[in-house]
Amino acid sequence: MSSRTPTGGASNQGAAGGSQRDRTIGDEWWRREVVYQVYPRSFVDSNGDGIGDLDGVRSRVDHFSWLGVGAVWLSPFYPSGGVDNGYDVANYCAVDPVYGTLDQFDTLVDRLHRSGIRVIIDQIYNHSSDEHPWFTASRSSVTDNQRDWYIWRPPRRGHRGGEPGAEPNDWQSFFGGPAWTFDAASGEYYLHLFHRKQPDLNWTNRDLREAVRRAMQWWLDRDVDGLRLDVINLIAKPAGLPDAASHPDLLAMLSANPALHSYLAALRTSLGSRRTGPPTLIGEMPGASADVASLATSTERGELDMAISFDHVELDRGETKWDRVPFPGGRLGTTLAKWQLDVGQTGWNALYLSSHDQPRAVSRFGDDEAHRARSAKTLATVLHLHRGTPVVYQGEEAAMANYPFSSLDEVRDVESMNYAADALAGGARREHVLDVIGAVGRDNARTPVQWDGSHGGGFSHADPWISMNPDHVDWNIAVQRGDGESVLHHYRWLVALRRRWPIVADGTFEPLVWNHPQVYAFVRELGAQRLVVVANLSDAGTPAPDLGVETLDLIHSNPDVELRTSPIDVLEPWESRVWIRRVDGDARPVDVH
Ligand code: TEU
Ligand code: CA
Repeated sequence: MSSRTPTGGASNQGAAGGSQRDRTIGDEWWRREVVYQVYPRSFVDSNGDGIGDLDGVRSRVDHFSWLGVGAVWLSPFYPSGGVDNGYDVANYCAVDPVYGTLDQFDTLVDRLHRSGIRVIIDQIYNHSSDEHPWFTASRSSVTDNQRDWYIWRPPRRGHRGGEPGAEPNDWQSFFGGPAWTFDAASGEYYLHLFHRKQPDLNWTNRDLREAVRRAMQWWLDRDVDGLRLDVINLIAKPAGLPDAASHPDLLAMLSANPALHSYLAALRTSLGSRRTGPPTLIGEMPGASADVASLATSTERGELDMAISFDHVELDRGETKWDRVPFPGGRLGTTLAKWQLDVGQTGWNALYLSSHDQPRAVSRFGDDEAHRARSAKTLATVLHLHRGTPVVYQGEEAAMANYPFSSLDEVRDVESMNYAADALAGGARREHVLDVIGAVGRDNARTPVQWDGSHGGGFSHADPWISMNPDHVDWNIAVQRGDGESVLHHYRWLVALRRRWPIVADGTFEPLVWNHPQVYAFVRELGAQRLVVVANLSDAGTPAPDLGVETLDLIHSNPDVELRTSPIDVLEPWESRVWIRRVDGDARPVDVH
């Protein structure tokens, strides 16, 4: 295995003017780099079975290098029970043959490291698959010594006669229905916050925690640089497992458990890598408050390096994710700003608009018809110039849009399939169900990456496991590589800007407008340097609000207007501008592209 490291060299290139950097925060790589999320199943299929794989990822390392990202996060590639595309792990220390072999994994890691790119892998330890040997043992008998590795409870007494159907509490699963499944052999229920084939692990059990630590360390010993910890805020269940009344209440209750912080602190001190020292830890935290995220990622505690939060991707959510409410104008900016202020100053945010769990950002927050490129660029500008670590989800850099579902046969995701079955059984119209899945279903993110306009889109020569979006003929990475004004080139510019300008990584954050129905604007400051971003996040032109900031050097405008320093009076639909005030002695020229 190569011992070449991605530290120094490529990773820090362009980090100009160390003296300008605010020394009160650390020099960790992730403060000035961008992470790229790969969902291996949908990235590139190297062996023609219609499913993306690890060799496919390796074949596109040049794409990561060209974009300039500092790390790649790989969604699961482990053997799985097959219900949640790998988020139901059946063996924590192996590669699913569908994705390749352990050798191919090592080769990929080595290849990425040689290009100066770090490797972050997904780790799913809130639950395992029910096919994992830990669960097989746990389920085998109430006296098995791994029984307690999962969460078993007898039926609730005095409730519907204490028979099956009398779940131990009222918790509902993320994927619909009760979070408990009855096991007839032992007469007990087991807990699963997700699918019934994803039983929750019992973190109060010391042996379980030690087994988890060992499995994580096993990957770190293979030179992995960081771990993305799936739903990590849900691992600590409150004593007595009290009723929750609602889904948000349940998430808040689980996240607020102080035991979470002791588990994380213990992990932090016990994990290490021979090569890079402490691994980068990214915690996914759906439903966690800003207080919890801030605590876990604060420099003092350092339990996690950054938190993935959810408020901004739930703005269109009603009681459940399928009851959609109209997207409230202006709320996107305000919500992002809130997390900048509440978490970003003392802790650290992962910044994202899309992931494998969310509909495509340009379709949801932007305008994928009249202003597709422009809105994709403006959304990226706003996100990337925040304080935190931007995460680009595969295909986002080429403005990939939602899939035009025309039949339920095209749906692959268990969450959407469960919803469709329930909704249809409850009398919902098929068109409505398709509409809702088309707007918020997770499959939108999982259609194959659109590399080029050919029949298979550059993803595979075989029929893909999920349909390719027909718009790949016009919207693809190859076309955009050849167009300096494309969304793709804009992402590359944003990545470079973060590396070159310490203010992007280290500057403070202050919103310049609050609750404006269309315009979002903010200022970053570092010493005498200042960066201002103003964006119209809507389809309609608007008079520019008075930002109360002095004239600066305009370094970017979308769409291109003559570069000038005078104040703006009108913002066109989805227009955004970026200014930097340079201070004497700034070594670098202001480059626009
Ligand atoms: O996601 C957790 C999570 O919050 C999602 O289930 C989210 O609520 C849902 O996708 C919204 O529609 C993580 C993984 O990212 C996801 O892919 C897994 O399905 C889930 O955990 C279970 O492991
Ligand atoms: Ca394949």
